[in-house]
Amino acid sequence: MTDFFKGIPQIKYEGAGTDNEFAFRHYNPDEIVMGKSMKDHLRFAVAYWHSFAWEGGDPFGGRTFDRPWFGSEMDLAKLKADVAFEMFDILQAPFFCFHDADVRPEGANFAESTRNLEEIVDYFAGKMEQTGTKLLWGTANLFSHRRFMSGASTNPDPEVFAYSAATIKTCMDATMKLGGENYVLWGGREGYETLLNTDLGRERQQMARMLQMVVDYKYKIGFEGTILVEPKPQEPSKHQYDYDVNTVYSFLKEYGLENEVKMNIEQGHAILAGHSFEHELAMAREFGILGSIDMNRNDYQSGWDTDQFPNNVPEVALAYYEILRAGGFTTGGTNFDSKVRRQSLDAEDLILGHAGAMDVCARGLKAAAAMIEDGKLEAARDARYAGWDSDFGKSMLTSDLAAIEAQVRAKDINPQPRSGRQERLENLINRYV
Ligand code: XLS
Ligand code: NI
Ligand code: NI
Repeated sequence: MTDFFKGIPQIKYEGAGTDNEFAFRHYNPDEIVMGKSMKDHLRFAVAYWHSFAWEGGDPFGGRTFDRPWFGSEMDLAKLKADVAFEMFDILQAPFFCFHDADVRPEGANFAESTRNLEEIVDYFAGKMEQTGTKLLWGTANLFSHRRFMSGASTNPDPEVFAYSAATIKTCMDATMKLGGENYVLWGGREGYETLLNTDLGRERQQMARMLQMVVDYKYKIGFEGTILVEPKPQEPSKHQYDYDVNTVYSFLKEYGLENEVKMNIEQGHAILAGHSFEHELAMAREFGILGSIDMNRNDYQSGWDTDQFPNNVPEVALAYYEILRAGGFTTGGTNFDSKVRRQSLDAEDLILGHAGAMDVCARGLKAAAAMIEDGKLEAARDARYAGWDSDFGKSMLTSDLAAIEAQVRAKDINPQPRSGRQERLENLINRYV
């Protein structure tokens, strides 16, 4: 045991009436919702980078946190792992997620970085065995080091492509070894700063080639998890190719990968793309590529990916509504890609940030389940489209323009507008949240 979280108890469900800050009010892991425990619905994961690697910097100032594991020695990486696994236990979080760069010191060269990663992966394996914590997904950080400043797979220099491919391989190996349920690709530098120096055509082909190699390697090593792409429109690059769910789906279709790759959808990224979270989830549900979510929230005024913990129940309810409509998670889950604010210095802040967010998600899930079970929203939606189930409606999708014109004339069709009933539906949603 480290003493980082000294005095902080394991967070347990005590119900909405409790006065204890260090308790769940709504997240009751074993409570059954629509035939499944909340734990199995939500599949919470802690993001290693935000809680243990991020130092509290912003564009105007550096480190505000003072963690005993900051530094680049292997011993400190192990101390960081000790603290991380203590936090997973305090939170009863069943999963975690990590990038290579979050968990191991950067070596002098590729071989040394990989040796460091392998040593930590072995250390993780022991801890996972002891605690039962599982890996939701692993990924490669191909955006922080300066070598990636002009892209990873989309770099104008093929040596960076090679370094990136080799790094992805080692991270897929690590994910496989730890029984990870998914492997994520987020392309923060896969885009451009200026079109003036960018060959869009080449870069997109390079990116497709990398993704194809990832899929091929998955089969080669027998990785049974899901390959996930995480869309984001911009930040850190001015423009990123994986702009949003629809853009990524078109890209997958273009290269014949739409049945191999699913989506990891993040609330803050949806907002940056000018969408709502539920829009992105609904799109992915329609395409059959909803894989997993990165749960957080953006500051709606700042225009940055601020990665705050979620605290808006109605918004979260609509997100889980789409997830439940898609049949719920299979290999995916709810990863808190969220960080405490840079003034939130204390160990307690890390715990309470997550615990509160888990409660918000639990409330959202329960509201979404009630909406589904009640069926009123879907009944209203079905009623709105009922005309399409009639013989006439069906014939519209099989006729041609001339035949339709003849029908419109023969029946003197003269459509009358009907209310979309938005306010009534918004009132309906407010009954559940
Ligand atoms: C950054 C992304 C990143 C991915 C993993 O905005 O959300 O954290 O989830 O590389
Ligand atoms: Ni993310
Ligand atoms: Ni993000």
